[in-house]
Amino acid sequence: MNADESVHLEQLMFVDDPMETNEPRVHAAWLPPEAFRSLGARRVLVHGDGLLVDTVLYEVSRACARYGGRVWHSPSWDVDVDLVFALRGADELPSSAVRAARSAGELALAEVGDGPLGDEGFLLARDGDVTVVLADAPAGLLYGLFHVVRLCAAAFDPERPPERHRPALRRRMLDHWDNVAVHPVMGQVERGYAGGSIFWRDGRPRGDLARIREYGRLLAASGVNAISVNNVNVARTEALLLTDRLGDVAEIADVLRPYHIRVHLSVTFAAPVVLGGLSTADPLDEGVRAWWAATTRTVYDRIPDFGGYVVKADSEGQPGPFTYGRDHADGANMLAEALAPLGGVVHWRAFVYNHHQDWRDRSTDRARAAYDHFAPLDGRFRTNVVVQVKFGPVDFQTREPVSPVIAAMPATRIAVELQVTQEYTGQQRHVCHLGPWWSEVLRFAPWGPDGRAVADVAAGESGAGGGLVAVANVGDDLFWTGHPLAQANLYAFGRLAWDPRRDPTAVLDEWITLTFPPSATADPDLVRRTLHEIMDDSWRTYERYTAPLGVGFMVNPGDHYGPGVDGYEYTRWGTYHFADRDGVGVDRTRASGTGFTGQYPPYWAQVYESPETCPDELLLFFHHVPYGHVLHSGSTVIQHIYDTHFAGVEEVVAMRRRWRTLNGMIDPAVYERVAERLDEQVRCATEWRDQINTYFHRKSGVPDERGRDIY
Ligand code: GCW
Repeated sequence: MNADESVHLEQLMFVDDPMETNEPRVHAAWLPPEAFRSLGARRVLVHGDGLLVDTVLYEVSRACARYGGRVWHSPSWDVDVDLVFALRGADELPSSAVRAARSAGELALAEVGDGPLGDEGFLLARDGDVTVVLADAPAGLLYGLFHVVRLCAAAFDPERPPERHRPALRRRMLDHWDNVAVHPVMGQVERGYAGGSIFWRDGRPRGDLARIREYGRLLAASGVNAISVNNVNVARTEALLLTDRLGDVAEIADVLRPYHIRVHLSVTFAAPVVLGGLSTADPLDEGVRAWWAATTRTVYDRIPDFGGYVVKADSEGQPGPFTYGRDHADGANMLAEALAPLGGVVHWRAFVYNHHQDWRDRSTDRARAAYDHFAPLDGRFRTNVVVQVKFGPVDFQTREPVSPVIAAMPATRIAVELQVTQEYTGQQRHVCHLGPWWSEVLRFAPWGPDGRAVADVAAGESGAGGGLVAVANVGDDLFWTGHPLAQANLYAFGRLAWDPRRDPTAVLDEWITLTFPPSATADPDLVRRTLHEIMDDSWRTYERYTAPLGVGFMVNPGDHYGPGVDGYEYTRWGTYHFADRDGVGVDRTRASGTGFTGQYPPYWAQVYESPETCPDELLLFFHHVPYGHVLHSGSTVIQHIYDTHFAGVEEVVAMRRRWRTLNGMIDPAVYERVAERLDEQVRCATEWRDQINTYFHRKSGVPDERGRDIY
């Protein structure tokens, strides 16, 4: 690079830029070029070296090329700048701009206090006319860059006090349930509602590395730093990713590395048999351990920053240690032993239950299963095992209590698993903004109101927790997520994983600003207001027109879309509502039910035990009550069912009306896609309302006190 000139885009990596073509192969999600306008008009100095610093340089250069700014990389001469990104440890340069900015940053850091920046944190401060971003490690600069983008002009406000940012959770991970080969029932992406996979197609890599890189960029801008690239249900083709097809995984890792995203792999517990030709996968067998150790070394030879394995074992037909009379600690520890010397972790899922239950058997309770299997193993897992627990005891329902496992394993690293893909929350055909729900879960205090929160458990002591994981929701769809507004869930996941205390409405506001930049929007206030009106409460709206009061499921078996009140009632899956002519709900009390309430620490064990103290929204999860039971809200259960279902549909109709006011204000393709999906949401919500209301009216014989239409 010519020492006398600022950096030019073509001198940097990534010249094949998908966003620069005229015909979008994909819509820009939350980082359209316009989101970089404020940054791109500045004079920017980047100081430091390394892959991630190059990414910062590239991003800034691209923005400056578009909006007239300039960028310098570690100049040794004096330049006038508006913005400095500097690594604290990088060599001191004669450039006075760097020197001044760095010392101002150091002063600000001392002022803000509260410990080191760490390997992903950063400081943002003002030094006279200059905005300074300081970090100890390159990843901090990358996150600092996206922070500046989010702030737009506010990053250059002279009055802005210094801020220090560090992620609350070390691992912020997305699990892709993407199949390499198309599964005969589940398709290319299990529970995928956004077309095919961005990684795989028909048994091979999809081959669009630019798209994967763009994805990494979106994830980095929301704070995600790890992904697993294949389904936790590992079939024959997918198993091969660990060995013969490792190159396909390495290719993805290479593309995501510049955005600070580590790649993990779902593996089958039976790999020593199906890939290694051994006669057993017994975790205590020496040959099996040696096979895993050698195989894992090969993985790291090819992918030195490989994250580790994700395992679904002894669950829904996947192989596991039970076959050999071993337990989950034996299984997880064996993989952990192979990964430990190489710096990897094993994410061992706690989603283990009997999926061949007899509906006549009232003693087995699926909600109990994860705790019954895992709590007794606390203290036995190696330090590089993370036990990955679904946030609720059953399965990603619209409303569930928080899983008692989260509070039951103090000597184990716990990761909490959320579901961004909307399997049970409208399948990206319905607007269902999940930020408020996740926020409730993350703030929930399992030991009682004064105790630590779920997010604290996931963070662990001094950051040693397992972090937050979510099932991803993107695909090769033109809008990434099928429903364009479902992007906001992906964004919210990353931002809440970075800081679980963030107000979800503020996070949504960020997403709106980034996705519909005010400078490119005809009436930004109208757009912002309308999106908040549609999205803020949309999860509660969805809850209103679907299964009532925490009872869950009531979906069509198999695809889990749309109402099927008795769809699972006489199946083997353990998800029942027990409605009869007198009442509805599952008795999970210690006194007369399955005893599940006893899995909670005393505070909640007591609150949930009695219908008098149990929160309304979870009443039917914990209790079987008569239809005339009066809720804390003052309504009876049956009248609540009717009222919420009528209200839910009215709210969806209002959403659609509001959306129509944006016609002509935003990208017509986005407008049309959302409009179509809102039509489907109105149709489907109406179906839910009528089936649920009719079902309970017929069971109970109780009329709606407002005399509305029930069939
Ligand atoms: O919710 C259920 C899904 C399955 C999924 C399973 C799991 C990947 O219906 O499709 O399998 O959870 O979490 O393993």
